[in-house]
Amino acid sequence: MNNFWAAPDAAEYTRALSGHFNALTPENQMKPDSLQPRRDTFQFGPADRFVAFAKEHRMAVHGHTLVWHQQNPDWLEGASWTRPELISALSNHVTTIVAHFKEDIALWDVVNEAMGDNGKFRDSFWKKSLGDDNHDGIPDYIDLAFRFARQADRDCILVYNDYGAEHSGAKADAILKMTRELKRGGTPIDAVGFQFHIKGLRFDFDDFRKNARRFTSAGLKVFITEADFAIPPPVTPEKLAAQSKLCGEMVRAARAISGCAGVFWWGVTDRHSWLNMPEFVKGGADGLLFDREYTPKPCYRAVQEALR
Ligand code: 9MR
Repeated sequence: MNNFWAAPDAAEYTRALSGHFNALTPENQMKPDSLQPRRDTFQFGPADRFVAFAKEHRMAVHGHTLVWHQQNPDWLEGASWTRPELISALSNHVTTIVAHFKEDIALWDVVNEAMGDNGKFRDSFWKKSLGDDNHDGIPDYIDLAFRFARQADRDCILVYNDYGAEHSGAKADAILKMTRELKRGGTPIDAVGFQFHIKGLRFDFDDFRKNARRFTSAGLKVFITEADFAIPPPVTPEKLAAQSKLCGEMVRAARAISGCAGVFWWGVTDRHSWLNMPEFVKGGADGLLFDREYTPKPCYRAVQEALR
């Protein structure tokens, strides 16, 4: 959720977040348009507040996200750039932010959602603007972003994060190929994040385990970075039970994969979730561990059991 401390239900939200989780991800406040709304003018206030909250409650912070095709400020996408100027703007964005949070952020999503579902790189502003000058088949901005992030923080875990790559298929294959090649070329990439926005209350965890182990075998850590399991309306006890089974299985799968270093949810309560946004709600909602009244759902207990 965005600045939860200012919400009418701040007290309940705070209690649930600090009482049941040991890590948090700011949902929007570390995205490019939030942190650098004007060129060379960084705005750290709201993001710093998340970090302060996390410190106060001894929670780790997952930074999300340095480079993406969405939520970019107009000064970036609206301007025309020479290649050196744009590389310098990328460097400035990444190094300023990573350095600012150096003591406090354990892992950063350095590049988010660069791959299309068909296994071809998304034709984003970054890909179009910086191309693939070294002809390694990977848009140059990806390697550059990781190198700049590492320059600013030697210890942070640097993540490539995407959705729809949890299961095997063209997208997962292409991301695996990319990460292997990046590593081979010396790009400082440490991990892959599987978002886990799962619709339809079905998921094949055997396939996920096999898929994720291909990444750990390639020397990468893996994370589950944005989990939610949308329920197609109406919510019924049967569907809550099906959701609960999936959540438990996900946590068990994560624990069974050596090299899986963490699980993050994309929110706390079904009251505040991106799944409620009108453009997404048709795929279902109510994907989180606490319901709209902050009551722990059956899936909460399933996760608790899977963690024993
Ligand atoms: O939850 C985020 C929502 O509030 C924003 O409006 C949206 C903008 O595209 O981004 C949502 O978060 C996304 C995340 O940054 C990347 N993975 C998919 C998430 C859900 O759309």
